[in-house]
Amino acid sequence: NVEASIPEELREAWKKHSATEFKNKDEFERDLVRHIETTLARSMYNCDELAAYSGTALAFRDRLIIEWNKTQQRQTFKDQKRIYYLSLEFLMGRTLDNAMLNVGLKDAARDGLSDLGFQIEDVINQEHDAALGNGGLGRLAACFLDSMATLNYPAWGYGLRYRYGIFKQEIVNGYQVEVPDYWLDNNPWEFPRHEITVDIQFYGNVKKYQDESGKIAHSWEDGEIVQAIAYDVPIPGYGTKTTNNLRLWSSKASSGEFDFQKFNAGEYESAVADQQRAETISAVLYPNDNLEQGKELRLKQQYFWCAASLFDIIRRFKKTKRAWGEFPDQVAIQLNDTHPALAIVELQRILIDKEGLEWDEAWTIVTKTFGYTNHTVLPEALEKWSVPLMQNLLPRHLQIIYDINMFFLQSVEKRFPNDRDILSRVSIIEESHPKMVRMAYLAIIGSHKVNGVAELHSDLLKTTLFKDFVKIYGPDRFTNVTNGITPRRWLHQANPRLSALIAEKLGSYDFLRDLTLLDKLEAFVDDKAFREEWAVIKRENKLRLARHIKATTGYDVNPNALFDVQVKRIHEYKRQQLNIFGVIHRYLSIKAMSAEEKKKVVPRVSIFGGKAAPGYWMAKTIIHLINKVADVVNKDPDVGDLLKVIFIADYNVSKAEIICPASDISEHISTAGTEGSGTSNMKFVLNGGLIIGTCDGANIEITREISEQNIFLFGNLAEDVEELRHRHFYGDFKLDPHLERVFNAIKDNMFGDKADFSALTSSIEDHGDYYLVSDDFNSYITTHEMVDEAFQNKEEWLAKSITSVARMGFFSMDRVTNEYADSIWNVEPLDVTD
Ligand code: T68
Repeated sequence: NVEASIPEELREAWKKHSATEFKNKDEFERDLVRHIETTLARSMYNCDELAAYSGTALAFRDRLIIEWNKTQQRQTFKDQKRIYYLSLEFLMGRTLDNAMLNVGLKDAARDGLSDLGFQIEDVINQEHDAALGNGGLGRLAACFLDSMATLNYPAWGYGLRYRYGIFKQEIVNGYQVEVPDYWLDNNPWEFPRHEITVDIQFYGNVKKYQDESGKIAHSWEDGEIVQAIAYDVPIPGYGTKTTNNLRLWSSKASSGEFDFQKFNAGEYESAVADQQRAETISAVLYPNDNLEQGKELRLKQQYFWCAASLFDIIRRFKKTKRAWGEFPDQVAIQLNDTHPALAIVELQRILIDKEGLEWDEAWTIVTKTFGYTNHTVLPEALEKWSVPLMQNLLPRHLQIIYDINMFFLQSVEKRFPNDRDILSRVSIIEESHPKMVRMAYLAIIGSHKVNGVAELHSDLLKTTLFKDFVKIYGPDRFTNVTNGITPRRWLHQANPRLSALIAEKLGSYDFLRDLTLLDKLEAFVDDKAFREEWAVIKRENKLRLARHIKATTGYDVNPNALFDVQVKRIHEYKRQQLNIFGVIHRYLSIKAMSAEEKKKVVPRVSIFGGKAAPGYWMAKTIIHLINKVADVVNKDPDVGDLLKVIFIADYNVSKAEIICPASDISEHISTAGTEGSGTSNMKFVLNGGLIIGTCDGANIEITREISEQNIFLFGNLAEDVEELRHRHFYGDFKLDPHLERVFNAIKDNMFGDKADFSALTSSIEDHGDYYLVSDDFNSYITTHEMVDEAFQNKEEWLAKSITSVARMGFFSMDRVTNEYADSIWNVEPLDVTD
């Protein structure tokens, strides 16, 4: 009993003065003013919106931290198995609005701020996004945190505290320009834990020796030490006391004294250089999505973070004084892609080199502990590290990888004695020059479950990429958990009016904790008044986006037009080029119309947003083309309101919260078989937008749930892609005639110098059209004609919109979290009723 260890009179004094949470508007105002006056040293005379934001954030942070402390105590007391979610990316977005809603005191804050002369929306808009991620993978991690806290799972996230998140995107003369995102100044949501540090080793060499019992042992010596410092971010659940922790590691030179000695010895510069080199490790997020570059600093980041996190997890486990064999009963570690796959090797190293366990005993513990989530089948995204690089940076780890591989290959050889080829196919080491470590294979071999993120994707993993491993381990090692999204942020926070309307119809906000309750909405599909309210909300959301577009681009867009949105990272496989070619096709068609014909055109606004990786030339070319088309189309008097093209710069989480509720149709049009799941498709449908998409990723399950009547599908199927590519390769390729017309316009310099876009057109015409843009073009534009047609029937469209929302319950992140908990982690939620 921890309480009994404190003498009663002390306990009384502590309890008497223990921090209390504000519970209403007055108490909020008290805390807010106190923070503004004392923490921020401002007053009513010089409190601007930024200070009001900081004060509000600090007041809510106090609340979170009180609950965070209690949650940690409760979790330590109850001593259940915990989940550790290892992700190099957490794309959190803003925190204040989410915290207010999860804690349930947004109305108190609104009124309190208003009493003091502030509008809550303006205050919320002061916050800088926490953008420690690239796209879907990072956002999925953030949705996990929200859901695990909401469902009362004892769970920690572990990541890196990058000084620079994903770059900010500016558009200059139609080109993407990257600006650093320094986001840490005045971030009220993190708590530095200077007392929680871990020394992390790099380089050096391995010594073999005999231990006392005469056994051969290894020690990793010399090398360089960098210090990891913990920063904690509280993660409140929605409508529950649980406040979990996200721990982010920051790097620092190892010891002040060492620097001090150098400094005294007159080596000031080199002391500073050491420090800077150490701090570089957590300095910047790599800005590639679905691409691996094999840079040494990235490998350093990965090991630094894995080693610090494991040290921390083990430290916590050791406090329970349990035997090592119980480790997997206390600890479930989920690997978000292969980025943390070194954690497998690090745990094995600690168990055999430091804790003296036998190899087999250690390996059993390791494989029971880890689960691995794969997010992509794209070959260029699969991580491989060069053996010489790893040899230099992590010599002991490389040895262990070779041992893991040897034992694994021996077992494979025993089972398949007549299949010599299988050994080289499944070896962790690729026999290339230089040799490479295949991280996905390491992750499969070192964990007990591997999952894909949507049905088609998980099937493709089993039948293509990981086929041999299915043969070796059997099909049960591989599973599917289709992605989801948190309805708290992506419905309630992003679309408060729609959320309120749904709550009014269903009688409560319970659907935010059990999204399947949305199915009750179907009863109201034919309710005229309800439909009307639904339409009004969509219109207001479109007006909100139109204001944003006006303020950021200067363009006026007609809110009655069909808003057609594609926002996501720019990537050839996601096919923004297909979309912009479709827009050009529409533009050419309008230009060729008579005045009479134009009257029948359904006005459209084509909205794009997304960042290109700084080194991804083709993606940057696509952005350039979109902006050039916008310049021409938006100024053309022949077109007027019938077509507008908008590129929203610097697409991020907080912009997504404005954009998703405002779409009529959104585009999820990847080449079939290439998109792991997609999650923005879910966000758009949950907000009453319809989608046009290929049979890819989670589009397929969305169709299954909402029915084919409510989605616009087009294009070739995944099963036909290989064959088509093969044919193209052997010269069997004919450019679609509509696409040819589009290319001709580009080549006539209609959108500026054709040379600027020749790489793009020729990747299709001359280089095999790997992403099947031409093959899908006709089906794409015909499907868009069906979209126009459907949009004109307002009542039908509304019925589709409402029905789809009603059927989206499956895509709640809470369903996802429970599936992982049951089928991968074997973890129970914690009882928080006492
Ligand atoms: C995405 N992956 C998938 N990767 O593309 C998407 N990659 O289909 C899926 O819905 C989502 O993951 C969630 O499962 C990514 O976002 C990356 O961002 C990434 C980052 C670094 C290296 C490789």
